[in-house]
Amino acid sequence: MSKFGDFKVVADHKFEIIPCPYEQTTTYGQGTKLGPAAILAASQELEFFDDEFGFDPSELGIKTLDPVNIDLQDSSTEKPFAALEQACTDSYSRNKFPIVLGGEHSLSLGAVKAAYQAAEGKLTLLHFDAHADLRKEYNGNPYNHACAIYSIYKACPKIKIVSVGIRNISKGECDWLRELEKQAEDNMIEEMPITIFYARDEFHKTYTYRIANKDFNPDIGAKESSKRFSPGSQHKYWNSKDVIDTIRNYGNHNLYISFDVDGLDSTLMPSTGTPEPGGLDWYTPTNIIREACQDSKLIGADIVELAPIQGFHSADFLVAKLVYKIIASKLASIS
Ligand SMILES: [Mn+2]
Repeated sequence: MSKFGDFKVVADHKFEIIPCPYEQTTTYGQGTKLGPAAILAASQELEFFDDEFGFDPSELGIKTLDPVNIDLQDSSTEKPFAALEQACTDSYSRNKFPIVLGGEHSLSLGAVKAAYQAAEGKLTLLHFDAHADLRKEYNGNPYNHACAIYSIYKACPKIKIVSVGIRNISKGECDWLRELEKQAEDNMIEEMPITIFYARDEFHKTYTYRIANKDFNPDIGAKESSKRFSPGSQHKYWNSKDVIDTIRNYGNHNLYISFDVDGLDSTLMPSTGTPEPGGLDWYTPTNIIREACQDSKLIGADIVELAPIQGFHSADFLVAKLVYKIIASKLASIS
């Protein structure tokens, strides 16, 4: 397996790329175990200079570590994720910034646990995905990739979660979100720990419809409480700023990004196991990431669920560029 980017080696590198080709519980399309290699191959074609930030993000050093190969056994326990957790913990102890390349989404549990510990519990998870991933179990397995975010919530009790791009959620997940909302309302819990930004409620997707229906008023805007069926959401319409405000209001200094590539629209990202129409474009998540880095201290990221289609390069390149954009956004916040 090659390294991320054809960059010069820097003595005291800042970023560590950790390939983790774990795939055990995918249910529909498969091939996420080939994701890291495809991302690394595509990264060779990256332009070093970032057109948006006006600098070369590779200058502070990007080192690719040896892949974390997880034993393909005990996939219904936390065991498979311990090796990745250790790799990320080691990265933090060296004062580095780990970026994990998956692999299926369940591996985020190991990476986020390490980040949560490094952040001493003051961590917000910025989660891009088509799926809420809040199932308590799937096919009898609580560590299935459809349960990724719920397993993180359980393992990291003080974490706050901001999910963006959601357009596939089960009744059970909705019922649980409503239950949490009720608990927050009744002061049984301090606040609603999970906020969902549904893809369909993104401002530019609802704009034409709302104009036609005359109930659209940009001045009332995003904070108007939703009458639609949107558990976990306070937003009738939203834009990037609402996501940034939500992260800020949670008040945790540290931020971690878990990016399931199926959060992007399936036309842009067909190379994934469970593609969904109606997803995010390129600019929504990259704008959110850039702005979020200005407010919070981004400490790590994972990019998961790329299942490369042989000969179809654009999706692989997109993910390589996304990784590089996260690095650039982080650097822009500290330099
Ligand atoms: Mn997903």
